[in-house]
Amino acid sequence: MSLIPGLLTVIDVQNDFCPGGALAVPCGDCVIPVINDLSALFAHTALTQDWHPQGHLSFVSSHPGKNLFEAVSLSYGPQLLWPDHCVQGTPGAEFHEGLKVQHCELILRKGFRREIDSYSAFFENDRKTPTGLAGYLRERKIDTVYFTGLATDFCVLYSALDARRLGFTSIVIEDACRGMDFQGSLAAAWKQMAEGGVTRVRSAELLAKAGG
Ligand code: VGL
Ligand code: ZN
Repeated sequence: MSLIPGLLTVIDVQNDFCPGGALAVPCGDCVIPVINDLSALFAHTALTQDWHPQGHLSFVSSHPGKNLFEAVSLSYGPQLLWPDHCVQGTPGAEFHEGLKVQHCELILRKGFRREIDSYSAFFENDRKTPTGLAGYLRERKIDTVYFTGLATDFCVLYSALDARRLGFTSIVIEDACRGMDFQGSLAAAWKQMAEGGVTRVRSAELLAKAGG
């Protein structure tokens, strides 16, 4: 069995995005067995971790009088307001205990600056400040990135589109992701990804290819 070249990237499979967490994605933990199985097939694997300081400006609690899921205007443009989540050093920010990603080579933390959110694994929400992931991939000569994790319509979406824009081959494994789906945001995300040149596959296709 030959390993699939490329980086399997597991986006934000943390307690706060799983059932019972502060910003739970419906069936968020359903991705875990799929990701665990997939990880064995890949040459390289990485995790991202949403990692906010207390008082982060994406938290509704930092904007008295504003409502949850409302957009406010920050220095870099509109920002949706979330419940406090993935606060550095809290149990909610930890990876789900069921996540067993084999031979993980990199844990990339994002959203650690109080003033800027970061949905994408490549750029913060000002769309300019790099996280370093593009440089990491280029230096290691990895040109294909596979995405899994949470949430399809936020962090997976932004990451997959940025990967493509930066010139990487960008592939989303659809049954290894789950979305929040606010007002049609999940269907809109798949449409944007298709238009942006992101490929969509199912885990079974990869498992069959690797096994056969
Ligand atoms: C995410 C909203 C806020 C995500 C992170 O991982 O999709 N969404 N922070
Ligand atoms: Zn966040």
